[in-house]
Amino acid sequence: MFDHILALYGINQQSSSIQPFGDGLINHTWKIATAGANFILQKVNSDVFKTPEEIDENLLLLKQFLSKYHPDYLFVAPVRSSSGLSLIHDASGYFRLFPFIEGSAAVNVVTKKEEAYEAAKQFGKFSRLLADFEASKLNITIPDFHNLALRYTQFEYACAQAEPERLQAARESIDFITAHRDIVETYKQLVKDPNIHLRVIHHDTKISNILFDANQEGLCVIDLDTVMPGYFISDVGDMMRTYLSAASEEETDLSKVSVRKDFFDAIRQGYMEEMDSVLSEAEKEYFNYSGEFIIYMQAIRFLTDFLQKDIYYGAKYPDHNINRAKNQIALLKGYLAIKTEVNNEQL
Ligand code: GN1
Ligand code: MG
Repeated sequence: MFDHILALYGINQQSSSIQPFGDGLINHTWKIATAGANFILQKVNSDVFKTPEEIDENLLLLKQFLSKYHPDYLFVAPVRSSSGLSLIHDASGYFRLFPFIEGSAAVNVVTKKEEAYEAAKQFGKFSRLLADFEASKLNITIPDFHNLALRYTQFEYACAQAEPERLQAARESIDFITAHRDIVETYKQLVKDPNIHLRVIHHDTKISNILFDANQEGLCVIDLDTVMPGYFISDVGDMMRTYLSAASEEETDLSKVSVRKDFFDAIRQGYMEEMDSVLSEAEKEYFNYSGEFIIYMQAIRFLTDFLQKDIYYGAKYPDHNINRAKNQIALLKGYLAIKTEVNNEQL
């Protein structure tokens, strides 16, 4: 199926093994094992990323900056084809090939707080090393990706357009989201604040986007398609969303969705060890807001998709996206409870 793509890199498909890889919802990823080396092949979802060339430009800019100012940093850039291309576009879509980092391992669910610490440190380090890179030079690969005000408006629109059965099934979740729209108001304040800066932000800091070495230490960050200008709360918030609970967003037994306070402390420690000297005082005040910002937004995104018949995330079974939304709402409830505890600690 990929012989024509792999051939462009001088790889013979017949003598390689190809296996689906990872748990991403948007792009398709495979591990390619050849006699000489291993690679990751990825097909970009161009319904979501409308201009994959712009991702490719971003990766090149970041690679040039990092290799000039931080040459020791492990930046996983695409491999070039025999004719020098880092992105292939043909009738079957857009493809990139990455080197497979030997000896690395990815984790899908955070089971130890050390993993949360290591990952937070890696994402913090990424933004710190790029703190002097002019973020506005990056292309915006998904416009308004983490614009909570717009996500809320899209949710209201989806409610107005939804079919009655879906609306009925989503009623309780819709009421919860509506009752918590103060989270959107806080976001609107934040974006107006001149002391909150646009930085180079990853925007998808789930644990599977970190590679670990054999000693369980963080090696580097991967999945760089959503690296673009943004607010640090996006990265910290998505770590909270995906590291704080022992159960993932797919869990339907909501009694298993709970927030581990010591994992919150691990994220804060790892991230701030890198970013304390970079963030403004005003930004630091929003650290605890990060979790509710992203968990609430992800609940809205799953809920909106359910109301719109799963056009974005797809669904492996009929109630998949409403179940994911309910999971995120349970997580948000847990988060709001520990946030009060954390705020009190800091007084
Ligand atoms: C998507 O493709 P994946 O799994 O890395 C989504 C993220 C969501 C995540 C939820 C481009 O990420 O924003 O948080 O699903 N990425 C895009 O699992 O929409
Ligand atoms: Mg991703």
